[in-house]
Amino acid sequence: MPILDSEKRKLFQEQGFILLENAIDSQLLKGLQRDFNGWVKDSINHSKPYGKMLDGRPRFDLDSGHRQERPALRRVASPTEISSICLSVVCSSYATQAVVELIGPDVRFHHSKFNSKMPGSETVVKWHQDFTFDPCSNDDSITIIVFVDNVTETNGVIMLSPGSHKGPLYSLWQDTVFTGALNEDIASEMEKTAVPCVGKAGDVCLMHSRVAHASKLNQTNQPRTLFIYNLIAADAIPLVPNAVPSKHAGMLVSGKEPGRIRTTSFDIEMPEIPKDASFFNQQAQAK
Ligand SMILES: O=C(O)CCC(=O)C(=O)O
Repeated sequence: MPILDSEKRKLFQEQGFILLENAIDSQLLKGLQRDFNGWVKDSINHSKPYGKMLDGRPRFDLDSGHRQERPALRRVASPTEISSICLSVVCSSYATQAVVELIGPDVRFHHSKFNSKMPGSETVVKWHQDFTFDPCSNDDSITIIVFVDNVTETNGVIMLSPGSHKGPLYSLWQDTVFTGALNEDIASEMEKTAVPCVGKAGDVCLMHSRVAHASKLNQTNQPRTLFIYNLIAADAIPLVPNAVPSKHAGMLVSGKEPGRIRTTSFDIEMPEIPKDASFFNQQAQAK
């Protein structure tokens, strides 16, 4: 029995994203919440980004103002390497099955992360498309946004630009600086038609990686935590080094090795791998 009916498929093709309610079962959801809360507790013992990803950059990133009374863990990179629950979500959730229905049958894992905006966090995410950070030979690439907390219009919601996956791939450079953000004029155009990606814990948004999106400030005293992972068609060959490297990168989550390379035609600038724990500092350089 397919997870996606024809209406949901059509909506995904048209607007580039869909919300799947209750796509993470309650045991997996509790596990994600437990693991993340454990990392928040540990973060209290640190005053700067810590831990190690595969390439030596810090795995755990802290927002400015992080302190014991108000921990502000904002990023955990490649959590599938340290959480069996995250690996289970990637390998066997309904969300992954739905992605296989859209770009399968042969699908592989590209990267994963937790992004959190704790109460008092100062993080906003500027407009960007994920595909230009992680270009592959073809654009059958979907970002899976798992709501670990309820996401409301005021606790740091992601805003999505419907239909933008059918439009251009925009530059993430301003002058000679890789800012990881679209320029202000394009961003203000996107704002005009953007829709908020709200839902409850356990819901999932499937977003085509070309969809332009941004996210707002958390204005509440509730955390907003997302587990985000990226799946690509198995014949989409990554064109640049992985900005969130993982020992699981390239793992098949469905189907078999196609032994083929498929291409989509595009012409973009090379992205830059962040020097720090995550792309938030790159975006801070945008005008
Ligand atoms: O966590 C957020 O608010 C946005 C995340 C995002 O857009 C990204 O990581 O590409």
